[in-house]
Amino acid sequence: MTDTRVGIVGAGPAGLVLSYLLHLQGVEAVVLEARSRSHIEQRVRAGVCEQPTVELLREIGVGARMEALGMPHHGLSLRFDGADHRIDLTGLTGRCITVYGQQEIVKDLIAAHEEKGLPIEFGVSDVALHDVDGDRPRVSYTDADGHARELRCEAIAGCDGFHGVSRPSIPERALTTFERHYPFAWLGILARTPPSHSELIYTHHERGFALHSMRSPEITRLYLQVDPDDPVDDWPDDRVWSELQQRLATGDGFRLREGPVLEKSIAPMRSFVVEPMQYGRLFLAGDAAHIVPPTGAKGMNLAIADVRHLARALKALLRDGDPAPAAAYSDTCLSRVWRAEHFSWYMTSMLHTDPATDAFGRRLQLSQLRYTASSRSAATSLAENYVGLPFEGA
Ligand code: FAS
Ligand code: PHB
Repeated sequence: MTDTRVGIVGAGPAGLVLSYLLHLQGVEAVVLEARSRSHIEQRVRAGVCEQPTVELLREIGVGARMEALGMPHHGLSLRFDGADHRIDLTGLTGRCITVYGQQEIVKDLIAAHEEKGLPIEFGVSDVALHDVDGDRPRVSYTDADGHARELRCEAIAGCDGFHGVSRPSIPERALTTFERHYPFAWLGILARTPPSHSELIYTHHERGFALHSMRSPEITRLYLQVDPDDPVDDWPDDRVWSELQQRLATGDGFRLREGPVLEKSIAPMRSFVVEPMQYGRLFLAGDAAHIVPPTGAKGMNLAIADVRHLARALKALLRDGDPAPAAAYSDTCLSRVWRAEHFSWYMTSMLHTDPATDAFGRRLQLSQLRYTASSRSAATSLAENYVGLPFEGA
């Protein structure tokens, strides 16, 4: 039996940022992670960091490598009708995004934990939560060596993603779920070839959506809208490139650079929110509580926004004896969560080609795209949501 103040399940962006913020606020915590260190440091996920996320990582002292390797982007392109329509993010908002892979942020945070001697247990299994509705909840688990262990805490943070054990540990009657499924998925590839454009390109095409993104001056990240039932084996590299070339083609001879495919995966598209995001002394954060389709590049940024609130709430509860911020944790997070849910749904609906949409619906979609590309106020609305609205509660 180990005693700690906060037991954190999951070492994704939510769990690691929370653990580090709690450390900076003098609240002891232990992170339990099912996968190995090398697995989570190589797992390709998010690529876009909002400005508030970048500022927070810089503020807590884990931003050095991001400063060196991250790529600030001051605009993005909406590509439709075979032409580019640039959204001037910085011109419209004074702010920008930074392209820096999620796995790099995870690497930086794990290195910072190691440097400070902060506990992360990798390779655990059989994680189960107990007495979460009391003030001494426990986490039982099997450690990487096969020994049965238990953490006795004062609070548990469920940062274990959509498929974790934390959310299912809350009685269903105590939760309300809001869900939307989309009739398409994203096939993503990582390719060893320089990006074909200096900024992200979100493409609407009758054959389906496509996204040109990147990870570095040598590595391109690309996504294709595919049928959700497609097995990845149905998409050999040459078919992927041929489809990308067709969808990203423009009238001005744009050519997508091709190269060896390093990683290929298909991710389902869904919107999901559970309310409330807490039960007793169990607090959910990130994908454990909400999922957004990646079209708005919000998932990782929302996870980090959640734990910024949670760290403050737990410090107030456990160090200052003030239960109010913890009691308001869920409501505090949900306003930003629903804003991001709406923005991600809006981007997904505007840019993807839904097989069920009729001719009238396609005209509406094109009108939305043309309006967003030509109206300063519509472009500003997209830009301010994309770069990240300021964190609530300074
Ligand atoms: P995570 O899923 O990252 O981490 C949860 C951790 O918990 C994992 O390490 C898991 O191994 C561990 N875990 C699970 N069950 C456990 C158990 N029982 N015991 C112990 N540990 C357990 N978001 C963006 O902001 N920008 C993007 O560009 C973007 N692109 C994306 C592209 C794709 C293809 C996908 C799938 C997602 C994308 N996202 C993007 C969203 C994504 O980044 C998530 O929102 C983000 O990983 C959420 O972070 P966490 O909540 O920490 O969950
Ligand atoms: C990515 O680079 O992985 C990426 C970028 C923008 C998105 C989603 C994913 O909207």
